[in-house]
Amino acid sequence: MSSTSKNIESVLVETRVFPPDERATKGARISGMAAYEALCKEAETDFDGFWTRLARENIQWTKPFTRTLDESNAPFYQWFGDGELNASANCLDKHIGTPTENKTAIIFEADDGAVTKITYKDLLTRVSQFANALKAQGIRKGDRVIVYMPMTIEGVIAMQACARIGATHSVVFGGFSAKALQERIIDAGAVAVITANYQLRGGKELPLKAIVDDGIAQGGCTTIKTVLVYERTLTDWKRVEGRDISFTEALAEVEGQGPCAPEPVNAEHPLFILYTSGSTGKPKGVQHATGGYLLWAKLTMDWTFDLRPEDVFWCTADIGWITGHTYVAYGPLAAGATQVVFEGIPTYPSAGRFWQMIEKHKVSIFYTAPTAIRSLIKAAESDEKSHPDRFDLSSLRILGTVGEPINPEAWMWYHRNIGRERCPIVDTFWQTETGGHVITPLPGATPLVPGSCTLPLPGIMAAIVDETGKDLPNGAGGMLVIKRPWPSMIRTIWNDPERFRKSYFPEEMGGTIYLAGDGAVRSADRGYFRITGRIDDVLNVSGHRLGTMEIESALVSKTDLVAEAAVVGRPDDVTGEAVCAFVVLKRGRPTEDEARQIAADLRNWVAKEIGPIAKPKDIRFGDNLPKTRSGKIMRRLLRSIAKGEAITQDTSTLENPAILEQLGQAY
Ligand code: 6R9
Repeated sequence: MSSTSKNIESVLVETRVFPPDERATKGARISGMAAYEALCKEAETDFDGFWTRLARENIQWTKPFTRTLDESNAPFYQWFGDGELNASANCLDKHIGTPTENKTAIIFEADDGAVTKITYKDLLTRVSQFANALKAQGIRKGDRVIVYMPMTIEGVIAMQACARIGATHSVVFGGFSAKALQERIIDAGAVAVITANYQLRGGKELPLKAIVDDGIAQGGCTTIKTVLVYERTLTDWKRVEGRDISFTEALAEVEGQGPCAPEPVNAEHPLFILYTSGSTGKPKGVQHATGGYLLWAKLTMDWTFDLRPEDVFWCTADIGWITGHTYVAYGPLAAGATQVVFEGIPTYPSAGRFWQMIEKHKVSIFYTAPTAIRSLIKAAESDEKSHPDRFDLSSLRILGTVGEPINPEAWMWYHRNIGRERCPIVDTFWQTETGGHVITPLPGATPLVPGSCTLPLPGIMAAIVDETGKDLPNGAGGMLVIKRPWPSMIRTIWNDPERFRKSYFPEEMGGTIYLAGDGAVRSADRGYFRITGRIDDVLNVSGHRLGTMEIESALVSKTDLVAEAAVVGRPDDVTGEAVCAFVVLKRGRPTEDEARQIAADLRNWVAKEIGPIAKPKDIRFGDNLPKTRSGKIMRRLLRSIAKGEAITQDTSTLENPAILEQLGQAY
């Protein structure tokens, strides 16, 4: 809760409004603002009844719940606490015996363009077999399992199979390092890792299994008993006897076994833990509960994407992020959608890949990140062949964005060039902690304003407040909070309930109101929300959350070289924010040539410690960091330097003003 002021500076006024036309409103699940307002009203007048109704209508309970919300131990809220269900049964078994059973669940497009399709019925069979295989390896309900997989049908199967037996998965993004993997294995106390020998991205074969070996070899992973290896490619991988087993072998062991019955779990049973960055150096294991999470995953598919039976849905997020959990692994399946799963990257073999895939698979709902849009705008400008004009995008009906604020220029480009001015854009604001969308337009109801995520979903009591929790009027920038609990909210931080309480439910606000960690402002006319960015030490680079402290600790852990480091963000045209590091070397300030080499070494080091996404874009070296006389690093000053701004801050308190000059040069 440091500097809200930095977020209030950039209040732009956007006057363009795009109301939904008849195509969007006709037959929509929530059609017109009156329908939206009626749902909001229902939630306000009978909060308990509203959620009870939705949970009964949208989830198949093996044991019905009798208590909806339990606030007795706030902020450790419980939802549907005496009910039982299985998440995988709600995504797969539920469709058996309905017309959905023979519908394509997943259209998988591999990196090289090869396409595989799988129906709901076949997906259930494969999940069931793999669930049997997990059990045969001794994995039980309540165990934690790390999933370190490429974007494949098998990645989704791994998650669903864990859910089926009641094991709690923790997916680690395939771009994270051995060190990051090791930390997560230890923190989660995982008994197994599900991985692949290699992953294919952009025509390259990249190791996964070898990184798992590396991570485990770094020590402390004593709980791991099994590593299951999906052989994505024919390339050999090194086996650790007694610990490693391939998918083929594991499945052969359970051949002939009947289907694996879904294990009923309590609604509050942890479905998954997903690590995300916070204000300290240590990532937080965000824990989600089965019942509430699944309800919201299903419901937001229906509400935000207005999902219809004939839709082809494509969320481009990796399963390693929350968006890939809710809108690839769970939501689309719970809603019975046909979805595209893509293994590769948007720029291979050309920057027209997304548009070509939309044309090929007749995608009707497309959901991606602003950073992808911005990079494809650039590509379209320089390479005519990858311009969206070249492709038939007439199947598109609804567009979405997620992960970071979308600048109005990128929004307009998306609207014109991809949506051809026909498709509503849902700018969905949410977080790992919220489990699913919380503030977003509804395609058949909400008039759109570029750059605004508009209004909270029914039942989400979002507000903008000051440091004490007092409501602020429209037009005033402040902190985004959600005043009442909602079913898909974070339940705790794994192993650290105190941190959960401190990070999200500040005492100054009464201890029960959820603090999102973002600054926001509501428009004077419509009360629309616009997110102005994080108010804590978290950066958003290409829609990925990175803690500045995490990168700082990675830098200073290069103890032979680095004495001190500070990391801040600066705006970047494509990635939204870029990482800028200020480094003091033990040996003193380097020469130009040395600086270039050391900067390259430090980037590689950070990639090794955290992952390539955390590599600093700019590195600046000084004899010291700008500090106040009391020794505090002047981060606001660093932000100005990083942006290349003229220094307007008072630097009279600086201990050593000469270093400002040194820090002027970025490598
Ligand atoms: C889903 C996801 C969460 C942070 C969040 C905020 C930013 C996400 C946004 C957005 C503006 C949007 N964010 N969606 N900012 N407009 N539509 O991205 O989760 O990785 O946990 O990041 O992303 O800053 O606090 P996560």
